[in-house]
Amino acid sequence: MKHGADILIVEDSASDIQILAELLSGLGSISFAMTGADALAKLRDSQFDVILLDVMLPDMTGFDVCQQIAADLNPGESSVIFVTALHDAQSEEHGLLLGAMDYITKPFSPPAVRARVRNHLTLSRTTRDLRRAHERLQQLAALDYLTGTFNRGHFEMLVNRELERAERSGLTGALLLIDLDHFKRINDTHGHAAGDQVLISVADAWLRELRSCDILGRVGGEEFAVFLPETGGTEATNIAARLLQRTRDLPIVWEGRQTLRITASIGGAWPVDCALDLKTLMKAADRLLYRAKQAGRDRIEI
Ligand code: GH3
Ligand code: MG
Ligand code: MG
Ligand code: MG
Ligand code: MG
Repeated sequence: MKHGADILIVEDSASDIQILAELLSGLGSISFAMTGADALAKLRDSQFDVILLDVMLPDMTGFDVCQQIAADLNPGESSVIFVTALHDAQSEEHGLLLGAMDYITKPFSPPAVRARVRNHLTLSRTTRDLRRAHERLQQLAALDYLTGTFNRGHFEMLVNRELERAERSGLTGALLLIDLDHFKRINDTHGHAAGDQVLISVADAWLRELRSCDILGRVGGEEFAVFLPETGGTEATNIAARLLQRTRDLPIVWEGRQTLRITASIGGAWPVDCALDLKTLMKAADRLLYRAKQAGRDRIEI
């Protein structure tokens, strides 16, 4: 991860570049571009926290560059500061309306420029940290902390979205409800931590077996559900059979010496006609899961 701030100076006057680079040294690592095209190429390759942008450039205007930056980058990703000899109010307004965070006219007061850049760097760093934290929180809020599969709420949200899409497209999907067999015995015999390890291992094995479009969620203590989009009955049955095989074959090493074994039972349901709501599907799958348990476990009922 990058730590220091990155500053891009876009300026066609070599002496101005030198003045700015000296002025801003110590605030971050400095790159420069002497044309608009060069600036855009550098922006495609690397991320900058602050871009000091001249307006009058040999190949295009700084306004064009700014417009391009605004179109390509997320808001707040880099702060553009115009540094230009154009001091009329209209140009200043134009630059700011294009999304620049500041507009400095030449000749400028060096200490003030340094202070402004420093403030923008702080803001840009804070924005980036907040965005990262937000993404991380969103991820955490969607996942089951133990197995890394979706938690119940997020699973339901995603499946409902799939069901709505299926309704529009006419393509259906299948729901599998998976419950571990005699899981309580694992806890009772080897302890709760061993039970947790079993949950982690099976979820991991299933995630490897499933396609990236499939949605796996932990919907109860040792109960999981998978929604298989655009999947018919035969294919869903095959997938369920593979999941059970995987579970059966999975060597779960516990405390480096014991190998725990587990099986699972599955109730499978797919929407017929317009029974396209998750509650109905879950209920149907749950009844079938119960039947699979009654019939001796380690099997699928559809
Ligand atoms: P069946 O084959 O009928 O499903 O039997 P089972 O033992 O799997 O089902 P039962 O509902 O009797 O027990 C489920 C157990 O799962 C009880 C509960 O303590 C345990 N459990 C639920 N959540 C967790 C968890 O996060 N970690 C661990 N280790 N155990 C859990
Ligand atoms: Mg110029
Ligand atoms: Mg169980
Ligand atoms: Mg259960
Ligand atoms: Mg149940």
